[in-house]
Amino acid sequence: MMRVVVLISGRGSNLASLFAATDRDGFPARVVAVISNRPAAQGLAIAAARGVPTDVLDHRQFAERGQFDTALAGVIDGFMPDLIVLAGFMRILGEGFVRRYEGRLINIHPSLLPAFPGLHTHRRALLEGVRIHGCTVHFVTADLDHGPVIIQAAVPVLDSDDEDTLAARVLAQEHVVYPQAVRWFAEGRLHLCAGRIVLDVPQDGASALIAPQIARCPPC
Ligand code: NHR
Ligand code: GAR
Repeated sequence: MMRVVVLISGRGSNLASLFAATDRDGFPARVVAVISNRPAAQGLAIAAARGVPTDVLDHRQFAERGQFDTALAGVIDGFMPDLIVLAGFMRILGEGFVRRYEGRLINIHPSLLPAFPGLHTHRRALLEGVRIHGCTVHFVTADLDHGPVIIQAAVPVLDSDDEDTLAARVLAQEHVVYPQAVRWFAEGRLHLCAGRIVLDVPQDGASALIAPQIARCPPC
């Protein structure tokens, strides 16, 4: 069984989707701890309700980013994880932290990277007028939101969309692709090798999902 530590900052819906996946028979990983940088993160209760250990490391208690990173690494290492999953984790991590966990630290970002790195991705997608948006699971590197891409899901942008409706459509796909990426990693099918993705899954299109609402045909 692969050991997964999940880092969160808020709601925890991606955490919940990961729990739903690991509950299934034969899922080769389990969440051994959930760590938040925000004491009020709702995701902490989701973990606690399942008896999964939680910890809070409030970044505001640290004078410098490097001190927070070092303390965070100490807590993480206590759980001896094989994989660290950023799930709505909102603190930028320094180069030392990222190097320490190279190849076993992944993130989900709410855009089709390399488009819209950073914050407020849905607002920016609407402002730019893109017709396709989505989410990306990637290995974390020191280059913020630019690590090697593992899996993406695309959704249409509708004329009627606002930030909330677009975010919800993307989020539904996040809940599909993130557990898939964790499963591949836990099955030993996914590696980072010399900075590149090695993914041992049949190339039948399964590594790039298109949202079902694109494929659905209106009754005619
Ligand atoms: N760290 C590194 N080194 N590389 C990445 O790719 C990272 C990372 C840490 C977090 C998630 C990322 C996202 O998916 C992530 C990827 C936070 C910010 C940010 O600006 C940007 C990107 C991401 C997460 N955070 C502010 C900061 O000063 C704080 C914002 C807040 O607290 O609301 O750290 O989008
Ligand atoms: C998700 O949409 C995730 O992709 C995004 O925050 C949301 C967290 O939701 N992540 C980032 O923006 C990282 N900077 P959740 O807490 O319900 O999983």
